[in-house]
Amino acid sequence: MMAQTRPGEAPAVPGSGSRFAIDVRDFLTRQPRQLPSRYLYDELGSALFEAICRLPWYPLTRAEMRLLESHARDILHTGFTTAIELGSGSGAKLSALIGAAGAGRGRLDVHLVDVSGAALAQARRALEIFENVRVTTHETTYEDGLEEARLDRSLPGRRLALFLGSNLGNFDAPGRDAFLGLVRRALDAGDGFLLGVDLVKPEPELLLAYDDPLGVTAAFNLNLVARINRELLGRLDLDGFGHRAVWNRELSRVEMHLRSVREQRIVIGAAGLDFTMAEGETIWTESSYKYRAPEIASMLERSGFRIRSQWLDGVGRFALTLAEAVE
Ligand code: AVJ
Repeated sequence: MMAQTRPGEAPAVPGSGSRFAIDVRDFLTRQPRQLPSRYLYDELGSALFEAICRLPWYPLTRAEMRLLESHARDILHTGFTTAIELGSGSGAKLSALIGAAGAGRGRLDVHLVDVSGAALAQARRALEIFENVRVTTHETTYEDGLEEARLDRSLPGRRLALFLGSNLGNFDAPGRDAFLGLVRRALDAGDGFLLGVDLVKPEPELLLAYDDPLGVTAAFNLNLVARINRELLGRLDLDGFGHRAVWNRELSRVEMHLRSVREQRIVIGAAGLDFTMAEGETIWTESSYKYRAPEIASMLERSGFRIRSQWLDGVGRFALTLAEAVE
């Protein structure tokens, strides 16, 4: 269809009305300049993240897999009939859990919530191979997905919400507490919550995990610049940016930044942006907060949960915590 332009109205720039365009305009003009980390995950970004999970320098995924496999029976043989995974990605974590629980598990109604349709399709295929598992996908936000899953309840019994992969690490403290409150309100007393979170470890290990020698994490970060060029009529020079990972000890977070290697003009047509970045100026693209195990327990308790079990992986320094919603 041809775009209609009324007299006196400028023709719309393709892509300019999208949420991405609006957020790029808003966040890139803040001080410090930043971009929301969720935009790292377009199709290419998601594939690069899957590659990161296989890197020897990024221990999180393997550590969590070991914990899920070792404790699958303790988790799934306690009578949950519904599992709701927020940010399920490729479905690898939940399928490892279900696979390792083996026989003796009852019927399971699985709800997958993710903003990526491609990831949901992949997760559905990974989970549908299990017997007595019904899969429902929700291509939406955590909040709406929790609500849809609550309304579409097919089996009586306790529900288990899952938030794995240290995705909690992307939230700052207020965002984290708001998220935990949201999960708690979507559950009934007695329902479960399984949370996988990465732990504080020595700085050199943290920096290697977020600035790997193969440059995959750098590509993951720089893909955001490439995505702006692809989707928002950006004219940015990929060579004009370098990947930086910083451990912010005071705030207990690893930050990813895109650092301008020289003074350069930034033009993004669909975001209506045209400004100059100084040499060394950065765009903050992600925070990954790291926790200590007791902090995980206390923040869950403050949000209306009681700790049932907490399992730690000593090699990868990762925590898997099973909590129960209290009255
Ligand atoms: C998917 C948000 C948990 O913060 O470790 C990996 C994303 N960023 N390498 C993380 C990520 C850089 C990852 N999370």
